[in-house]
Amino acid sequence: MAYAVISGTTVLSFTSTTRSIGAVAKMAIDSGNAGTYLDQVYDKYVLFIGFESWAGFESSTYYKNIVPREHVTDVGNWQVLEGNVSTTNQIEPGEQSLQFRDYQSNSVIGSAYMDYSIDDVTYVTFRAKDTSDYDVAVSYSTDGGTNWIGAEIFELATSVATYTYTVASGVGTNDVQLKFDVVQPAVLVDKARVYIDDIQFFTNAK
Ligand SMILES: [Ca+2]
Repeated sequence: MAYAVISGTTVLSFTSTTRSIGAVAKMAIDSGNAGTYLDQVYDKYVLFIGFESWAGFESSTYYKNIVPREHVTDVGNWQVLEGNVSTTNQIEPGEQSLQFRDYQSNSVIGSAYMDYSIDDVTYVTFRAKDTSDYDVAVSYSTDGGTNWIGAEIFELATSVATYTYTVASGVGTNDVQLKFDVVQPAVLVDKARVYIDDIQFFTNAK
């Protein structure tokens, strides 16, 4: 049995050999019981990434990373280019989101990828919004980030919506890393933003 005890956004205690703290925290929130939660009902979850400070993501107001900014978390690291984890205009008030900014003063285009892999992934959902008609492409790798495959472009809106990215049908795919790439419109806008949050990895594997 695994459980997380949460007060606000502070994790007071946590035990699990099979789930990330983010996944268990998400279960607690979804269940409406943000106190103690058993880990065994929501087996469809593989991983939840909310980019919150208590999970190890450090917020910043500096977005102009021309080399990837590394975010070190207990689950694994994320690399973020031309963006950062931020509290500015975040998707959920009072929390943190991943934010890209498209500075026209350099040639770098925003991207972020998980620098670790997880197993049994069938599909991924995430919440996102943009400014200035920018979009995001999602792809995945099963070879440690050497090749990114299955790219799909999601047309974002200025209001937050949830999007679904399919990795595999049937049984889940192993060794999956996920990557987001900013997709620029025909007419570029300096400091245009793309926001990503609440990435959930699902599985059909038993
Ligand atoms: Ca968040």
